[in-house]
Amino acid sequence: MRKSTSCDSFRQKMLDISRQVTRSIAVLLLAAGCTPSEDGADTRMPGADAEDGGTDSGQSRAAEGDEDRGEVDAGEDGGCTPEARECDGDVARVCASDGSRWNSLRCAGGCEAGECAPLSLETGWSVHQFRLTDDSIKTEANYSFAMDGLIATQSANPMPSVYYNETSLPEGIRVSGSFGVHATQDDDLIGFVFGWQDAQRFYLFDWKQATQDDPCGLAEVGAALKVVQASSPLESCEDFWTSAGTEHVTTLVGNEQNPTGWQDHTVYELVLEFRPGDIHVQILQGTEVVVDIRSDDTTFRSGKFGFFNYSQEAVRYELFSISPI
Ligand SMILES: [Ca+2]
Ligand SMILES: [Ca+2]
Repeated sequence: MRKSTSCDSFRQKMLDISRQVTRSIAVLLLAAGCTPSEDGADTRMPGADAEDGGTDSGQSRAAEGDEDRGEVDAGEDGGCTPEARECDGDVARVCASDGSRWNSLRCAGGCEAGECAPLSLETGWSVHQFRLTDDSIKTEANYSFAMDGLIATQSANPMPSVYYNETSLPEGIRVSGSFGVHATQDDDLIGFVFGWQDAQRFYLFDWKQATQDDPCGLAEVGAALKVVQASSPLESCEDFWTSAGTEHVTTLVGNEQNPTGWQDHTVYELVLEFRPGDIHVQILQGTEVVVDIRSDDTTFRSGKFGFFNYSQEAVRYELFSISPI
């Protein structure tokens, strides 16, 4: 049923307010110290599995064999009000900009005002460790959790690793959440993956605090967007370290366009919008945009989302949500 323009405008305002309230409550909870104590935090130490040169440690046994649970069949014809949002139980639905169809996603953390609420970073995620043959770092990534899984901290100084949500996502997602390095120690690579097909095919956004030239190549300060496509497991540090890319890794948007490094003890906000051939990554510090990357690359139309880390300890992730757009 179509609604009048004034109703749409009012509805949008109410949705915006609702989103702000949801987020404010979570922030207030944090500020009030409503966080499990340190020894109450759950810690995962991924097990070894050299099958594909890396490790995939499923953290949600219940989710095994049910990888498509997040994706919902659009299945409804007949049109809708462009940009309209609604919840159908725990399914968030948004009407496409041309009003032709709904884009839907089952929200692991529940649906509120047509948006997916922050999801648990503890349940329904897996870690993939890239076991390199030419790097001295043999430490695995180590994630621990607080506030019922809404906060995750990667504490190790690890080999390249991806910590990804197992939900299959539709074409057209927005991911938002806060993150930062809460230490002065080190200046290495943090970031995100999306369009994740498997450990040889994905988009990689990475961000370095300071330039470093070493035997693995030149890693330049700043943020970059890359697409990884390899016919065999990634086993060389060069693939993850070299800003210029390798035969397996193509740099789509280089560090020179976003040369600002991340700062210690600073909370950043990720806003990623990923549609087929339309990628937009923004990192904000407060209201200031410190990284802005766009690409019309079409290699992957959709895929899973995750955190990336190469040799950077004390990275904290808070209140991440993935919604359809
Ligand atoms: Ca530092
Ligand atoms: Ca390091």
